[in-house]
Amino acid sequence: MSLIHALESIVGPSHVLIEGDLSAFEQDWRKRSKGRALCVVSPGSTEEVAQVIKACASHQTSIVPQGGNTGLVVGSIPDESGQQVLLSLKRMRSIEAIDTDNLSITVQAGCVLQEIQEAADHAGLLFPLSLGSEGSCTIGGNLSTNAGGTQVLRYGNTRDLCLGLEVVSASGEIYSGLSGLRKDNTGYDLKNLFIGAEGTLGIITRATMKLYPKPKATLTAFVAVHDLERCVNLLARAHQALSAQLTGFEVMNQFSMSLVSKHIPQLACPFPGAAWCVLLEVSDSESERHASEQLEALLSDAIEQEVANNAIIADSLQKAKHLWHIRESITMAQAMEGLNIKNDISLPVSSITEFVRVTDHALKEMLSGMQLVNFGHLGDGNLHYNVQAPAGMPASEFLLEFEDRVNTLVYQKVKQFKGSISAEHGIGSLKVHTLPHYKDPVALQLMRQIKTSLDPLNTMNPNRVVLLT
Ligand code: FAD
Ligand code: 2HG
Ligand code: ZN
Repeated sequence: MSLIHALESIVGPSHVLIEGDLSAFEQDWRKRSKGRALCVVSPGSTEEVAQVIKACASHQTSIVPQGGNTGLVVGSIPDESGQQVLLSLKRMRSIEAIDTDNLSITVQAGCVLQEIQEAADHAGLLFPLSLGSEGSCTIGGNLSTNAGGTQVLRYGNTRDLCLGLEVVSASGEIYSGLSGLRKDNTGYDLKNLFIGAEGTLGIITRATMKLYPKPKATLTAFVAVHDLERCVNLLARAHQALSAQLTGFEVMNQFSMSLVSKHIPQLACPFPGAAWCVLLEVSDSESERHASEQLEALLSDAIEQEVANNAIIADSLQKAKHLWHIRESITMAQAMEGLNIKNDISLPVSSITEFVRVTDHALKEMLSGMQLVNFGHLGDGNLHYNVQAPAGMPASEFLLEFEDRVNTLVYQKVKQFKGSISAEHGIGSLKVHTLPHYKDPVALQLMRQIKTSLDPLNTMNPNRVVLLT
C-alpha cells in the first residue's frame, strides 16, 4: 500500500491533504521560507499519531510536526523536497482535566495557549505562560521550543511549568509520563529530553502543566528611561523593592516603538521621545492597594534619582491590556516593515549594557545607517537584538549582503560576553549550521548521540537543531 493510502486509512481521507493551497502549513510565520510537503496529515488521537509514525517509518519517510506554525526559526515547515510528511496537531486540542487540588491541567498537544489560559482562569487559577503569539501557538509547540515569553521572571520557561508528558517515540511507541507529580526521582528525567527538542526526538501528544493561584491584583506601568544602563538599574531596584511580586520587566528601544507607531498607530507609544521604555508588571497576593503603594514608591524614587524620566500606571484592566498590546505588537510591526535579521540572544544582565554599546558601534561601522530593533525580556537577560536595513535599502538586498556578516559579528560578541545565541526561539533550520560554532563540542556530541539513539532512522524533523554529519 502507498504511504498516502496507509495514512488515509489511519486518520480518514479528509484528514490527509495532498493538493490545494497548503501554504498555511508550508510557509513559516515570517514568510521567510517555503517548503513543500508530500502531504499534511492531521491525526485525531495519540493512537493515530503512533500509527502514522509507524507507517512513515516503514516507508522511510520523515515527519515534520507542526502546532500553530508561529515558530521563528524555520523548524515547523517541511523542506523543499516534497518528500516529508507534515504532521499537524491541530485536531488534538482538548482540555482534558483540571485538578484544582494538585494545581495542574492536562491537555492535548494541539491546544492553543490562550485556551489553556482561559480554562485555568475559569477554574479560578492561573496558567502563567504568556507570549505575543498565544492566540495561535499550541502547548505542544511551546513545549517543543521551551518557549519563554513575558512571565519567565516569576514563573520560569515552559520547561519549568511542565509536570509530565505523553510522547510518541520515533518508533511509534507511546511513552505515558502524564504523572502530574512534583517529585519523581526514578531515573532519567525523560520529559526534559523532549522539551526543547523541536520535534527531533518524538511527538508530544499530551501534557500535564502546573497551575498557580491567581494574584489578588496585577498592576502595569510604562516607564520612559534615558538609556539602557538606567533600565538595568531600574530592574535591580524593582527586584529589591518587589521581590517575587515582580512578574514582568520588558524593555523596548525607540526604534522598535517607532515601528509599532508607524504600522499600528492605535498602539502608539505613550512616550514617543523616550530613548527606552520599560513595561513593568507587579502581581500582588495581598491587595491592589498594597501593589499600587509599592509600585508608586518604586517609580517616584526612580524618577527622583533620575533613573527614570516619566511613568504611567494603568488604572484599569483595559489600559493595562493596551500597554501590553503595544509591547506584544513589535513582532507584527517588524513583519509589516519587511524582513530583518533576528537575534534572540541572552546574556548575563550585568553585561547587557556593555554588549549593546560595543555591538551597536561595530554594526554601524560595518554599514552606517543600520537600524536596531532592540527590545526584549530584560528581566531574563534576553534581548531581541534585531537588525534592520538602513532606511531606503530593500530588505532583500540587505539580507543577501549582510545577514551572515551581521550574525557572525553579533554571535562573536555574544560569545565574548558569555551569552547564548538562542534564548527562547530555538535552533530550527535557521541556526542549525551556526550552532556548532558556539556550542560546547562535548555537548554537541552528546546531543548527536541522544538523537541517533532515540531516532536511529533520522525521520523525526531531520536537519533541525542538530546535524548528524
Ligand atoms: P510551531 O511553530 O508549529 O512549531 C515549533 C517547533 O516545535 C517546530 O520545530 C515543530 O516541529 C515542533 N513541534 C510543534 N508541535 C510539536 C509537538 N506536538 N511535538 C513535537 N514537536 C512539535 N517565542 C517565545 O519563546 N517567546 C515569545 O515571547 C514569543 N513571542 C512570539 C510572538 C509572535 C507574534 C510570534 C509570531 C512568535 C513568538 N514566539 C515567541 C515564537 C513562537 O510563538 C513559539 O516558539 C511557540 O512556542 C511556537 O508554538 P507553535 O505551536 O506555533 O509551534
Ligand atoms: C517577543 O518577545 C518574541 O515578542 C518575538 O519573542 C521577538 O520579534 C522578535 O524578534
Ligand atoms: Zn521574546
